[in-house]
Amino acid sequence: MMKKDIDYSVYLVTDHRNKTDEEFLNVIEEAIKGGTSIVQLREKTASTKDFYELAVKVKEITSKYNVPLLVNDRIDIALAIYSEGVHIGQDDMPATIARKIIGDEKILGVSTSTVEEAIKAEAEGADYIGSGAIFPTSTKDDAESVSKEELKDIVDSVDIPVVAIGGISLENAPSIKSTGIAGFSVISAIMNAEDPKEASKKLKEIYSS
Ligand code: TZP
Ligand code: MG
Repeated sequence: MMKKDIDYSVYLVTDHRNKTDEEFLNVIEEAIKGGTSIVQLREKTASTKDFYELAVKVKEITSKYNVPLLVNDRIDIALAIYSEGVHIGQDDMPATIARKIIGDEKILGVSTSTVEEAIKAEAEGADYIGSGAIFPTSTKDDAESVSKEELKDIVDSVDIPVVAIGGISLENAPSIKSTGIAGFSVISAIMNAEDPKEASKKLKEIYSS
């Protein structure tokens, strides 16, 4: 898959909490069947061994459906499982160094919550930007907040795709489409959905409408 062809429209960030491995992997597969176009494996508390073993299993699923897999923070695990890329935040490895380590072929995503950070991330080699939290969220307790106006300014200040994250639901997703984002990045809207396949399908429809 060429980097420029990546579909960011329904971007699932995973959360393992309250799920067995089997349930967790099943949600990811159902989400992809419904239209999730890219997956980021995000494990904040797992040991390196558990993170690695889970990542191998997630990679099997994403590869089967030809969906790119990104690993949050852990460049070593991304390299170990041959994932398509990594996603880093402002407190992680500097983007320039992350780019050096992963090379030019892999996708590098960077979380930014201001125009300044976004411009810097692009200059340092990011392929896309994640910005939020655009809505209140209880999933990440230290999340910055980004208004709809700030999100639009970020989109307008860079040439790379920007995905919005934070509290995005089927109800509020339509209201941020006009910012020019490349996709909806969600945890709960899919991970905690009654039917993750249907939730993905609806988010895809909202994005394409
Ligand atoms: N970064 C900013 S907000 C957030 C992350 C990882 C959490 C998004 O989770 P949810 O459940 O979609 O609000
Ligand atoms: Mg991080």
